[in-house]
Amino acid sequence: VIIRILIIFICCSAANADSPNKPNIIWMIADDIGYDIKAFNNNYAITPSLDRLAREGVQFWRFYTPSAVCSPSRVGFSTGQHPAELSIYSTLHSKIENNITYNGVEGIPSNIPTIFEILADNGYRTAHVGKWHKGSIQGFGPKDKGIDEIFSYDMPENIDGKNRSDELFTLFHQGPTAYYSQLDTKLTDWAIDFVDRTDEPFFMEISFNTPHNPLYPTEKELEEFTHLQGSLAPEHIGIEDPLTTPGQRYYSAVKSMDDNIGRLMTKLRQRGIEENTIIMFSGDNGPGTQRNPTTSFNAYGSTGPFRGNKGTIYEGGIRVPFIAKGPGFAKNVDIHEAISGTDIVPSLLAVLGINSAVNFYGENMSPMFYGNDLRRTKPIHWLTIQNKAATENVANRSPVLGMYDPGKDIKCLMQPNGGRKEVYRTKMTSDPAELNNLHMSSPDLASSCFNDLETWYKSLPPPKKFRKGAGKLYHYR
Ligand SMILES: [Ca+2]
Repeated sequence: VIIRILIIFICCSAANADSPNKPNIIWMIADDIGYDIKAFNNNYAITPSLDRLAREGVQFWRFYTPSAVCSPSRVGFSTGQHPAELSIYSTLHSKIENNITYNGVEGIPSNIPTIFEILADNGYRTAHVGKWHKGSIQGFGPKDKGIDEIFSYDMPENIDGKNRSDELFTLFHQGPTAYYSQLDTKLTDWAIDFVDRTDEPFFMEISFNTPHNPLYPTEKELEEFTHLQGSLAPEHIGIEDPLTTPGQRYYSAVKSMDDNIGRLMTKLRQRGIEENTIIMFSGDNGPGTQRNPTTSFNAYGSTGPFRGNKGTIYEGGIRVPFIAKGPGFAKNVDIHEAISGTDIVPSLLAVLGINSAVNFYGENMSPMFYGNDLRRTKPIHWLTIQNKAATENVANRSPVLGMYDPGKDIKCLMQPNGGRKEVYRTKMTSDPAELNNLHMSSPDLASSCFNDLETWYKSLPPPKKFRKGAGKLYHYR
């Protein structure tokens, strides 16, 4: 009788937010964050909530974003597909009012299922909070991609000039002093309310603005980082804000995001659903370069031991923190093998036991969530058309094509015309800074890597529009 009651209980709670069969999922994405978390050995950072997440879950030291910039990475996260194979190479900036189109592609094609749509079909309530950036015209916004509840400011409905009275849009456009000091807090307030009132299993994507420029933490948040005044880039002291330095701003903003994550975790605990919730955190690309300090304060992200930055496909542009915690997941485990952002969808579906007929670019790496540090079987490709952020430091300017070859555990990079061949072992214990180009000493080592990369590149749909001079070593504007 007891067993039967138990079975009935399990059966009948299946549709609730505390169902063991359908764990809730929260997928948090920071914007342009590098190794800016204390758990990732950054001693400027104060990030107790993320550190705790890492201790209670799995910490990935070789997580690769699908692209070196925002939109394509996020498309890869949401679809498990390679963005370049969908003709998405760069930021999606289309605005109907300006009649600007990008590459003829406006977002995720309608025949490509998103994780939102797949989970909605499997009994999940879906939500998107914050920056969307996966298509900004009608047909490509969050409402068109299987999302039940949306709290965002860059959805087509806003960009088209309608509904501009909503609170978030007003805040976003209020000016820099409001921007980001309050925006992530508003996003988190909404997320907390969503968790509070949702009884079904849910999948919520939260896309923070931090630490993308410009950063305007509150006076109170800055106070905790007075020790960083003047300690970073002293040439910036006194510009625009006589009280603070960009380093102080940067790590205050990161701490502010961490506080918001902490508030959300507290709500999960209060509702008694933390243990039945998969929580993931990552970034969409590496930190930007140091920019004009009068207009931008995003320049203090750390790439840790890696060369490159946002927009380049050296490790600094594509290798960022990833943490995953969930029911049955390993705790306090470090994963060192490579995993791609395109692996998240197929891995998540495997964890949930959802069979999908979709042919993903990404690979099911779910054993990693249970502590198995396994090698990927499929290669990972990158393509960067290179934006301004990637062009400012010649030493960081990567070739535009790259591939990780798991068989040889090497990364090869080259130009589309076959020029600039570079080969590195980017394991943390080998050459994470990509300083030792093995192609010089062993020209045959990566011949299959280069062949595969060339084949992949040729298979991509046109048009492929690179920034003028992309991947070339001379300085250009
Ligand atoms: Ca970004």
